[in-house]
Amino acid sequence: MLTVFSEKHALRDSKTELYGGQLVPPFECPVRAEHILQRVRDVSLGEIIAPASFDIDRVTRIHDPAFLRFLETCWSEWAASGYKGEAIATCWPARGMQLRIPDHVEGRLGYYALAAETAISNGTWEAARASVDVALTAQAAMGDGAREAFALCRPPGHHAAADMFGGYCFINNAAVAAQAFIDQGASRVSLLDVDFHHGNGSQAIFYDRSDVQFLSLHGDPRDAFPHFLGYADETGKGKGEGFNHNYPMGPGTSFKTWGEALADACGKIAHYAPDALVISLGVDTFEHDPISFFKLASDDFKRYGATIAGLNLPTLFVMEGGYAVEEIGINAVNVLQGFEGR
Ligand code: OKP
Ligand code: ZN
Repeated sequence: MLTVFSEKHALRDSKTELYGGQLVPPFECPVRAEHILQRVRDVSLGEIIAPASFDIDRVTRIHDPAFLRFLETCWSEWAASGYKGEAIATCWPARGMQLRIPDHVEGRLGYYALAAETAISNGTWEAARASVDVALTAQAAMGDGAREAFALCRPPGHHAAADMFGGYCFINNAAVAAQAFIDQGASRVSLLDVDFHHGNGSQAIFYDRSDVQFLSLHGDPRDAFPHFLGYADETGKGKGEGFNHNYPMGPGTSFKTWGEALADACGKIAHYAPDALVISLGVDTFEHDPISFFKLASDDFKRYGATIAGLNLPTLFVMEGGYAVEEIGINAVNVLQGFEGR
């Protein structure tokens, strides 16, 4: 399987994450991508290529141009305003307030942020831009005939909505890739999100559409980030009614339970009969993940890779989360090897 990887991921290297009331070194850190790349090499998964540069038009198919300009200019404006730390949102357009975009960078941070853990720092925009190029390059390889590809994206993307960043995400790589399949003639695309966290951004982006089916297996939002989306009764709206499927699961969920949800989701994908399948591949479902509560073992990732292969669809894997950094390479590549029947 082809892997696409950009060295520029390392430009996303913020020093602070607001976690448990403290500023800690971010869980979403550069070594994550290096370990996955090393594992891809160690098992000889296949060719590894650098991304091409795609026009911003590909990204504005999904994201609001003003939001992208905000991401691009936020750090320099923040630094110019004299703040000493990284750019972290501290106020929001909460219930009963105005949804107007302020002028001051602090106000715009609150307008565009969906959570406060994610600090914007120097290089964040460049890394996010490279990450979506990775996804689009892998998608293009499939347009050129590849049956499957691995976009080793970093930073991740599935929490990013049309005009919101947060949950370590800035540009929704998987959504931009799914849209590229549609723009190149696909009638239907399925986006299956197996990251531990609900893919609120992806869901919101495609919620009123029938041409992209969204399915997510995740920690129940009553107990897990992003807390305010991801319930089972969210089924789509308008034309999108019936094309959104959430599988929230509680603390301690085993591979048996998780695998049953995956089998159900695969049944829905098979029935939908898409032209392409995009997987938001987070491996924070791992039993030793430091911020999650599912109980998948490393071998389970191989098993479910094989289940996904059983759909027999052109499949694009887009890297999302996973914070047990020592095992992240084994777990992520196990999915890909399981998919390949290895
Ligand atoms: C990004 B991705 C846990 C707080 C979690 C943010 C998690 C973002 C996950 N107590 N904060 O989906 O892996
Ligand atoms: Zn996650």
